[in-house]
Amino acid sequence: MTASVHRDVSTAAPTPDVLRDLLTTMWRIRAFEERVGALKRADEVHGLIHLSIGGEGVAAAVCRQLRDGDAVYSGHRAHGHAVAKGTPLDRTMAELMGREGGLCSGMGGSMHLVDVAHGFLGATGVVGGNIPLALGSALAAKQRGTDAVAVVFFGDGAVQAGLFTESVNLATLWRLPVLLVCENNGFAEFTPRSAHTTVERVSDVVAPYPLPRTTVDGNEVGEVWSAFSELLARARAGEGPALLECLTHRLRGHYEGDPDRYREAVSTEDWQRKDPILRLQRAGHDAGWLAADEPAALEAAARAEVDEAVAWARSSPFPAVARAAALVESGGAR
Ligand SMILES: Cc1ncc(C[n+]2csc(CCOP(=O)(O)OP(=O)(O)O)c2C)c(N)n1
Ligand SMILES: [Mg+2]
Repeated sequence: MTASVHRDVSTAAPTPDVLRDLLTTMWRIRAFEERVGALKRADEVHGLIHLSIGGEGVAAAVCRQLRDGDAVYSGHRAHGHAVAKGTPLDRTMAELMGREGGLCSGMGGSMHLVDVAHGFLGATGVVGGNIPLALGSALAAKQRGTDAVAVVFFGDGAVQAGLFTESVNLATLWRLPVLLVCENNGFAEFTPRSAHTTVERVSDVVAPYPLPRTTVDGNEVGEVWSAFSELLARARAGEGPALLECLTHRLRGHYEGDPDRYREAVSTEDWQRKDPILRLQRAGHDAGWLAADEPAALEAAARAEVDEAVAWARSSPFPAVARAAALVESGGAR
């Protein structure tokens, strides 16, 4: 499946076919990230790893509505966004494993994933640093006279960085086709939102600016889909930026290996019940569009695809040291 192929989208609620597609994408992300966690513990994946397990609905619902020519920017929790935008699992996994066949020749890793061909313009470890970059892509689209958009995913912590407000200011002033998608999981690293701001809703932070702002349940994938499709249609029509705040939760620690001792106040059990995959499956069974045996089949297919990706990545060599030296001399990846 290529998640980023253009399809006609309407602002109506997603059809059962779309919902099945979203479930497929969420399973691919879940299987991929669970395996990344295991490979990190086995020391086959390198560097700091941040997983989005429990929040896959946002990536799936947003990226399913985009085209290859639309730019997506992510942050440090980027694997789900990349996979949903259509980066191939094998080359993405190879990148995390530091192999030459990886998206960036194995020299970027988890927080520097880039796949220009699929419009995934990148992860970054600089919290909030992706937001002005997305404005750049949006400005380019506008100057070229296309109806392409830029989407940037960021967390609630990034909103406290000054460049968030600077970006909202310019995006609204220039009416740029940029969609600001905030995944508000209530934490910035180990700090709860209440400890770093008095403004609970990110959508309220942008209240003085002339842009639509919507807060949705990020674990209700149909809700994310519908809200985003409306904002996307506006942006494509030249009506400017929008902010979509998705309330969600990470079921894993901030990073793999996080002792996770700061979350006593949050009921993980509640959030497990709100797992976007399980919720969509329950809804699909209740509404009759999902057969009883389909979830197991989707999960098995996703895990088999990830197995193949890992095997492919393992067969790819580590990049030669001379290559790294040449990169430093030439000033960047080729
Ligand atoms: C500019 C900058 N400041 C600080 C950090 C350290 N840091 C890494 S992740 C993080 C918290 C980010 O929180 P949020 O944006 O809510 O994303 P989440 O981890 O919750 O997905 C911080 C402060 C950083 N990477 N970059
Ligand atoms: Mg956060």
